[in-house]
Amino acid sequence: MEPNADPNRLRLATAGDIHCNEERAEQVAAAVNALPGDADIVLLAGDLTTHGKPEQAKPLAEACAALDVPVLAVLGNHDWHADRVDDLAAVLADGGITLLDGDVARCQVKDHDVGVVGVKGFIGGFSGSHLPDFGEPILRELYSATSNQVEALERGLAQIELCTTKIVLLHYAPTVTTIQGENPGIWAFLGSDRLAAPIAEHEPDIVLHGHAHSGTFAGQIGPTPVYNVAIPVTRQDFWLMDLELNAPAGSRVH
Ligand SMILES: [Mn+2]
Repeated sequence: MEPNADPNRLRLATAGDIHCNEERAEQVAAAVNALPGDADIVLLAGDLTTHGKPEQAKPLAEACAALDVPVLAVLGNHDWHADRVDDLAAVLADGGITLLDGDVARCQVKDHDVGVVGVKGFIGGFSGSHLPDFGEPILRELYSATSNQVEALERGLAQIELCTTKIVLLHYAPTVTTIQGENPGIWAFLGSDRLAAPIAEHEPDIVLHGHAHSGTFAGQIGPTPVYNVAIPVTRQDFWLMDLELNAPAGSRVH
């Protein structure tokens, strides 16, 4: 297929919660192979595997190796389950997948300076159900782990402040607007609106996350559009969306 020729349109191919493993190997490879040729960048919103075993990521990595566009990813909780993140990261790197863990990636796409901040995020809840920074050390550690994610997001957004296009890639949800449909009893485990503060301050063009399989596709933080691109929500292998790079901020996503 022809590459995307429109100089002012950035086509994103996004997917969260691919949950690749031995059984899904062929399906995942076929989905990557079927990506249209006009996608400019691939963004993977965590839970790339079912249990975080490095071999489970191989079919995804091998398929992505054939792509000639940037493939950026964050990990999710499933990717941590086997506690072999370094080995998993090595497999992803072999496939040319750039793993972001509080890092920033900058890509030049059609003369536009595109900045992507990738942070896994973490749990902690939303207004009315926040886990407090109080009590047993293990609870305070958990609070602190979310603080680290919020700080990494803040740092990353500051780093890409001057980019013409700014994208945030998370696994956990930063807003309740995209977890509507989930049982409120588990909201605190789906993300935290503490992650929303740096987003509200910096107003990136788009925020993507996954994790909330029964959530809602489109939400927002102030003027910033937020999308829950978990495959069970989009019901597609990859969700394609366009960023109109010359449109006014706040109205760039189509
Ligand atoms: Mn998850």
